[in-house]
Parts: sequence; structure tokens; C-alpha cells
Amino acid sequence: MTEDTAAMRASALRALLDHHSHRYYVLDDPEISDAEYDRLFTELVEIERERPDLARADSPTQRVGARPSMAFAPVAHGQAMLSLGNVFTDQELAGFDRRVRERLGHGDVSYVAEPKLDGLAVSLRYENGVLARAATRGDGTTGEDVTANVRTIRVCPLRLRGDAPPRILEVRGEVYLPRDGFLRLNESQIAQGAKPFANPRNAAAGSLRQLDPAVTAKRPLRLFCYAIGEFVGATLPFSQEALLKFLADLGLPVNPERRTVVGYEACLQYYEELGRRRGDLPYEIDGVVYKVNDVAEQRLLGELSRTPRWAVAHKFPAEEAVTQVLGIEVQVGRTGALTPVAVLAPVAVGGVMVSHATLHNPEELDRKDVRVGDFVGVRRAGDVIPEIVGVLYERRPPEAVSFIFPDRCPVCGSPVVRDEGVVARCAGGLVCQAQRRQTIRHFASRRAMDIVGLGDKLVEQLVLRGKVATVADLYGLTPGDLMGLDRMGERSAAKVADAIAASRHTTLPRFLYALGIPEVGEATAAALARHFGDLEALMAADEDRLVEVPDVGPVVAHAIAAFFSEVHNREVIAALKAAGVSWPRLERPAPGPLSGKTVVLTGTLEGMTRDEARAALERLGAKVASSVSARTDYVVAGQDPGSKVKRAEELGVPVVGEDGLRAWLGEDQSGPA
Ligand code: JCF
Repeated sequence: MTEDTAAMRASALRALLDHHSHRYYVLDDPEISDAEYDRLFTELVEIERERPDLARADSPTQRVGARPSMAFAPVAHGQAMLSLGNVFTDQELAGFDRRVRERLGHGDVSYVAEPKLDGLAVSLRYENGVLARAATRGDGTTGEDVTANVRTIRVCPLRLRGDAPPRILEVRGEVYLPRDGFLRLNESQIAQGAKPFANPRNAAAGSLRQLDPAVTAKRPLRLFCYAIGEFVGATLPFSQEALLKFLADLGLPVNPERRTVVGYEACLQYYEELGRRRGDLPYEIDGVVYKVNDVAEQRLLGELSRTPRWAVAHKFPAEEAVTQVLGIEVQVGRTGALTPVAVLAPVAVGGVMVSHATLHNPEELDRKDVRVGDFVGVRRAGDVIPEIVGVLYERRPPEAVSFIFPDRCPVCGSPVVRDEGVVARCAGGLVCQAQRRQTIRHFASRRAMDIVGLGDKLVEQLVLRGKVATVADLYGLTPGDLMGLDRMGERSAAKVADAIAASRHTTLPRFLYALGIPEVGEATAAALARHFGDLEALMAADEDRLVEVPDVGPVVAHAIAAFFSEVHNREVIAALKAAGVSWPRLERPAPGPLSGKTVVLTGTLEGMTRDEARAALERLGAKVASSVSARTDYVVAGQDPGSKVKRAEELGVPVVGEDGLRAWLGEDQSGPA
């Protein structure tokens, strides 16, 4: 490449890369693939390496500069950075609007409303369109030089778009971390053994004030611009609306949620609308900013010691507060789920006193590492139960103690089992007081023991009056016990008593389902009954035996074993049998041709569905498994069988086709006519 073509190519590449990076980061609307972008980028890097004289500070290759020099040196802002006055209520906002109207002497005022982001205010100084200096707000007059770090923010243009950039432009904006970036950052902080950040604002500030810009470059920081400072060499837009458009046209990121509204009512409507959508925005906000739209009117209104009279921040009620954890308790829900709950030093959050916050489950407790004595951020959004956002680790007192999650239910003392590792559940379903009502209602329900007339209201009264503690107590109830309860006359009492008595004659699948074993629904109950034939065999089965039942995996097997190993549950079952609850013995299927064989199905069968094939195999005594192993006896392969056949061949497991299956079934190979 000749010198001139290299220079021209480098300049063309810079323009291209700027264009595509603007499409990608600012407009969220890329035109080329990431790979294509990388190719262009690499080409520019190579040219600049060969020809250092062509390297330029505003080149897209120069986001992470070599030197973190000048970091945090003081920077005087060309024009003071304003801060905003706050209003917290509709009345205060009405007062702001009234003062504006009085000073301007006219009716409804046009405002530009936009979300107020919870980030870090910065000022970017562009000289002849090139980013020359970036500074934090500091005290409004002097900030800190964070140029090297701001350059790494992908949405921040290093060069403004357009042919005639202003000679000097100071742009003011908010640097922030989107919610997902914040979560990812905290995950990686934890993975590296570093402290997670308490909130996105701290994370953004910490990321921007890094001595090494390479660290900042890895943080997914973003930026929205909303105002200007010193401005030389172009015409000032006449309104805030036009200013934001002007900034957007220069390639600067401007919040797309902005809206021009007229009058106080419309401001309030925007505020309420945004408040409802607050949780859906990809970043955290703490209110709405309203600015008088007309720049001439802004001038008329003027400033009051660094806060403009023409703008105001309308804050959402604080939904987060910091307080201390006094203790951690475990609550047992109606379904037996154990929830850790932090007992807090009472604190006002969003206008409500909060003294408890949920930690959801033991895993969350571990992950957040909340200890008794810790200072924590508490959040409450709408009507939901307050939750702990995070621990202020730097304020952790030395005497803070970890909480050891109990392995016994605090209500009934039964063992605690984890389902899928997240939810902890009490295994004492038949005896736990916390679960009593739910257990009895389930036991009586139509698809379980089908006790007609034993509804919610009745169960509640029986439990509250101490007439029924376990499901076995139902069979000791007399019509006299029922009479006199709410809406229980002689006739209805007799009817319920009859229904209870009649429910003694049931089936094993219904009975197993009625016990309310965690993880055991109707289908699993039926499979257990079919597999074991009687209750004693099931109760004697260990987890290894249980996983042999079709569709019972290790989690379900564990829950079943834990349920039956709980002595109180066994006592209730014995009491039920003693009360006369019984079922006809299931006929064990006669040993079939595939008894004790494990078969795996793969591919598409022509004459039957997968479920039909499975059922047919099970009738022949086979156990149908889902993956091929050395213990597999046969693989039945239909059309397009895939990797299972390959695996079978590797292991020397015989593979049969659909014909083979039909032969086992005793069918003519051409299938039923
Ligand atoms: O989003 C913000 N935090 C934010 C802060 C938005 C604005 O329009 C602002 C601001 C601070 C000062 N405007 C000014 C004048």
C-alpha cells in the first residue's frame, strides 16, 4: 500500500467503524455482523501498527489507551454542572409548575420529561468533534479527569458525527450500568472472590473510577446525554426537545423514553406511567426529570445557586433502605416449603415500616451470604414482600454470624429435604402443624380420597378447634363432632360422616396420591402402585429401588424415601390402616417375556406413538429407560434413530427394529389390519 492509500484506507475504516458502532451501540440496530465489524477493526489495527504516524486519538482502536495517565486529575468545567432540585409529592410538583407559570406569566407550560437514571453525572468535552476530556461532576465546578475510562464506554462516541461539529461542546450525561450488566458484574465479582456491589450506581461509580482503563473496558457501562455546558461555534437549539435531537444527530446516546408534555397534569401522567413500567426498564431509575422546553423561557427563569428554576427531579418513593439484620428465622409455609426470613431493625421503605424481609430459600441465603448483624439493603416494590437486595460487606461487624439452615422442620421436627437444590421442604407432611389444613384438604380432595362435603371451611374449623390434627383423626369423627360447626346441621353432619366412612374403601394409587408426598402427583402415585403392588413394599424401598420406577428420578426418589422414613408419617399411615382404610390388592402382572429387561426407545415408529410403544413394552414386563448404558438389554429403533443406536452398537447392545417390537407383542409383522 502506498503511503497515501494507507492514509485514505485508515480514514475510511475509521468512518466505517464509527458508523457501525453507532448503529450497534447507540441505535441498537446493527447493519453488519459482529464478525464483519471485527474484520474491519483488525484491518485498521494492522494499518496503524505499520504506520504509527497514522494513529489518531479518536480512532476506534484507541478506546483503551496505553496510559492511565492524568487519571483523576482535577478538571475545571467550562460551565458549571447543574444539579436538580427534588420534589417528592404531587403537591410539590404542582408548586413547581405554579412558580414556573407565575414567573413566565402564561398558562400551560411545555416540558420535556425523561427518566432520571441512577448513575453518575459526567461532562464530555468535544473539541472540533473529537472527545478531548471527560470529567465527573465533582462539586459542579471542578470534577475529576476520567477521560481514559470514559473512552472505553462503547456508546460514547470518540468523534461526533456530521461534517460541521461545534468547535467546543461540553455534553452532560449520566453514566450507568444496565440491570443485566450489573448482575453479570456481580456474578463475576463473586466468582473472583471480590465483593459484589450493593447497587448499580455504586457499580457504575466504582467502574468509572478505575486506575486501569482496561478494567473499566470490561464493565458494560452505558451513557445517556441530557444537557450541554460550554458551547462554541454552532447555533444553540431553541428548545430542550431540539437540543436532544441535536445531540442524537451528533451520534450521542439520548434516552428514547423522553417525551414532550404540556402542563402539570401531563407531567403527572408521564410520571405515573413510567412508575408502572419502572421494573421493566433495562436500567434503574429513581424518578422523572421535567425541564421547561423553551430555552428562552429557561433563561428567564434562571438558576438558584446551581439548581435551575426551569427543571426539577420528581422522585419515586424510596423503595430501598439500609438496615441491620437482628436475626434470621425460618417460616414453614402451607405446602411445607421452608423460607428463611430476616428480622430487621425496623426501617421505612417506600413509606411503610419494614421489620422482616424474605430471603426466599436457603440457596439465596448462601449466595447473598447474609449474616446476623449485617447491614443490608432492603427493597419493597409495590405490594410484594420486602426482600434483601444485598449486604453492605464493608460495614459487616466482626461479630456477625452466619446462619446455619436447619435440617429439621422448626414446626414439627421432621427432616428437611431439598427439591432440585433450591426449595427446602418439610418431609413431615402428615404431621406438620404448618401444613395441617393443606394436607387434610388435599387428602379429602376428589381425586384423592374423595370425601364429598369436607370443604375448606369445614377443614379450617376442625383444625382450629383441635378436632383433627392428622388425616387419621378424620376417621374418628362422629356426626356429633361435626354438628354445630358453621353451617353444619344434623343432615349435613351425617352426610359428611358417611362420606368419610365410605372413603375407607379406596385404591392404592388414590391412597398414595392422598398422602401428599412431595413430588408425587397422580401419575407418579399410579406408577408406584403398579411397580410395587402393595404399600409395604413401597415403604421398604430405598432410593435405588425407587428410581427403577418409570419416571421416578433421584429427586423424586429422595422425597419419597424421606417421607416414609419419617416416623410420624409412618404412625399416621398405621393409624389410617387401623381405622379401616383399605384397598384391593393389585394383581401383580404375570411375568412377561421382557420381565426384568431394560429397553430404550429411539427414532420414530410408524404404527404407534412413543407413549403407546412404551406402554406396550411395560405390559410385557420391560423397564423403559431413556438413555443407553451397559445395563440396557435392547434398543428399539424406528426411523431416523440418531445417536442412541450408535451408542448401542459401541456397547454391544442388540438393536431391534419396529418389526422386532411387533414380534414381541405377538403381532403379525404387517401390523393389525
Ligand atoms: O438522569 C439523570 N440522573 C439526570 C440528571 C437527567 C437530567 O436531565 C439532568 C440531570 C442533572 C442535571 N439534568 C440536569 C440539568
